[in-house]
Amino acid sequence: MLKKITTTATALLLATLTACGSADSGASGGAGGKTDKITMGFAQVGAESGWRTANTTSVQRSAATAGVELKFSDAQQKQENQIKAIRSYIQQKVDVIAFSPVVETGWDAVLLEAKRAKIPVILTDRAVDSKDDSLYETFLGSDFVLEGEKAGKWLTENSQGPVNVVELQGTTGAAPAIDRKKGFEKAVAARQDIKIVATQSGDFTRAGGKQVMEALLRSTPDIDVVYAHNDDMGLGAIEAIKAAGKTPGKDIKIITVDAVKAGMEALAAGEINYIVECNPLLGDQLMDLAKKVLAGEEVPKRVVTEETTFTPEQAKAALPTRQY
Ligand code: GZL
Repeated sequence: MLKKITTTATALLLATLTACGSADSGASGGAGGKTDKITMGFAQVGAESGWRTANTTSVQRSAATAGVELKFSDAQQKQENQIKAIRSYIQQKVDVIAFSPVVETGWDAVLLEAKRAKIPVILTDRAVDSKDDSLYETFLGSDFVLEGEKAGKWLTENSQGPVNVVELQGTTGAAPAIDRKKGFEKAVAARQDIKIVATQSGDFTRAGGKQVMEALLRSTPDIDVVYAHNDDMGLGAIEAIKAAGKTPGKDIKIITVDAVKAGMEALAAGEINYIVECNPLLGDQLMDLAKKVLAGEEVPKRVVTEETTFTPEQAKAALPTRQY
């Protein structure tokens, strides 16, 4: 029994929740909603990065704490595997489905199957580009355009004169890759002397970032800055830059997104110059939203997680207590 979400303008709230996940408030059943044990089917993207591993751990731990039975699948970054997993959850008649769409497009058919089966869907981390927002109850995740803007703003404030940027994009077609690029370009647009001289996908992996950076170092002269859509690709770029006899963080400055432990350690060591945080600890908020949806309570259509940025000094201070 699900209360249809009203999609009035007021329902489109950007609820800003604490960055590291609040203690699970575990909403109990509301009027006429489901109040016994919840079964959730979660279709994860894969295990491509430190961020993804932290996100998976958060979802699994929060499910255990919230008393939610979790069915979990790893799609190895393949959309067809995520679709298969969602179909399997529908056949198993889970109470709720949550997933992080590996790419933005191609979800309407399977989400319509979930809707017809009366199984609510919660988008976590990444969005879909569907025109029909009745296909999901809410989208919990970061504002990736803002993350890109923060990266670009730092560069405009910390560079003078001509700057040649190479961009290591995330997975082609993924919301964070599309939007981090959009935000960065918007932020640097006013500086005519900041140019993105090369841009290529490293698929959010360390190996991908290294491989692309090796090729760019051979093909692109005078690289001043690397803008990597996640820490893992930035760490791969560091390996390539060192192998080319240059000093990362000095000869070539590096800006990344995520702020996972390995990235923060490179930042503290001065091999990365700036990191924009992307919070993977979505588990508590996800379980809370699932309970509210199943209890028939209204939830915002969009829940944006709070995040910050780090300089090397800030990374040194944060590392001792960092959760991931
Ligand atoms: C962002 C998330 C991205 C991370 C990458 O919310 O989808 O996917 O930035 C991860 O590290 O692979």
